[in-house]
Amino acid sequence: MKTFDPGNEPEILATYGRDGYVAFEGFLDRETIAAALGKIADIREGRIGGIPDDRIYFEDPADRSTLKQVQELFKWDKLFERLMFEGRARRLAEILLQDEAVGRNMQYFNKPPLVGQPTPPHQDGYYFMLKPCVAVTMWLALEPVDEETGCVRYLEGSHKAGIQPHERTQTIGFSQQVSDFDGLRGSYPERAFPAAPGTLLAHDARTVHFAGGNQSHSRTRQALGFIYYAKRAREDQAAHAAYQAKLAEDLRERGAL
Ligand SMILES: O=C(O)CCC(=O)C(=O)O
Repeated sequence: MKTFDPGNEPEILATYGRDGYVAFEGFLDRETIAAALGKIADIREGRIGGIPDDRIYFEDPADRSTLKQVQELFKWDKLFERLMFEGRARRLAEILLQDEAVGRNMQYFNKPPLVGQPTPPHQDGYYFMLKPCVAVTMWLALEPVDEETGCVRYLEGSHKAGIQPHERTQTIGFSQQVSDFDGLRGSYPERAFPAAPGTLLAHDARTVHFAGGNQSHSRTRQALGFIYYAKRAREDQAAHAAYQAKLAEDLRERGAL
C-alpha cells in the first residue's frame, strides 16, 4: 500500500478508475488519530452534547458504550471540521472527483465488541441521489482493523455496473442493501482491507462495499468516513429530504432513536 502524494495524480486516478477505490497507508498521523479518538470518547460519554437523536446511533440505545455511528461530525467539534474541510482528505477528493469537492458528511463508524453488526453490501450513490453520480467516500481506520473486527470489503470494479436496485435492511445506519448481491459477487472479485490506524480507503459512490460484524470479545472497530460530492453533481433535494424523513420515522417506530 502506498502513501498519499498529490504529485502521483495520474497513477491515483488510473487505479481509482479501474478498481473503483484506492487505498493509502499513513494518511493521518498518530497525534491526530489520538485527538480524534479523544473527541469521540467525549461524544460517547456526553461531554460533547447537543447532537440530535437522529444524528447519533447506538447498537443498544440504553447503553452509550455501544455507540455505533455519528453523522455530520464536523458540526460537533472543530477538529472534525478541520479534517473535513482543510485537511488532505479534501485535496484527495478534488483529485478523485476532478472537480471542486463539496464536503457533505463526516461520519464515525464503530462496531462495538460482539454486538457490532455487519455492514450490508451497498452503494453509497443509492443514498446520495445525484445526477451525475460523482462522489467519493473515504474510510479512515482509527485503530487496527482486521477480519475478526469486520474490515471493509469491496467488489472490485463494481462501480462500472452503475447504481443497482437496493432493498430495505434492519441494520441501523445502513438501511439499504443491493438486492442482487450474489449476482454481483459472481461478476466482480472481492477484496478485503485489513487496516492499520491511519489507513485510508477512498471509494467511488457506485462501488459495492460491505463488512462483517465484530466477532471480537474485547476490541472495537472505529473509523471515520468523509463524503464529498463533485460540484457538478446535482442533488435531488426533495427525494433526499423525503428519504431522510422516512428513515427517521422508521427508526423511531422501531424504538432505535
Ligand atoms: O464502516 C463500515 O463498515 C462501512 C462504512 C461505509 O459503508 C462507508 O464508508 O461508505
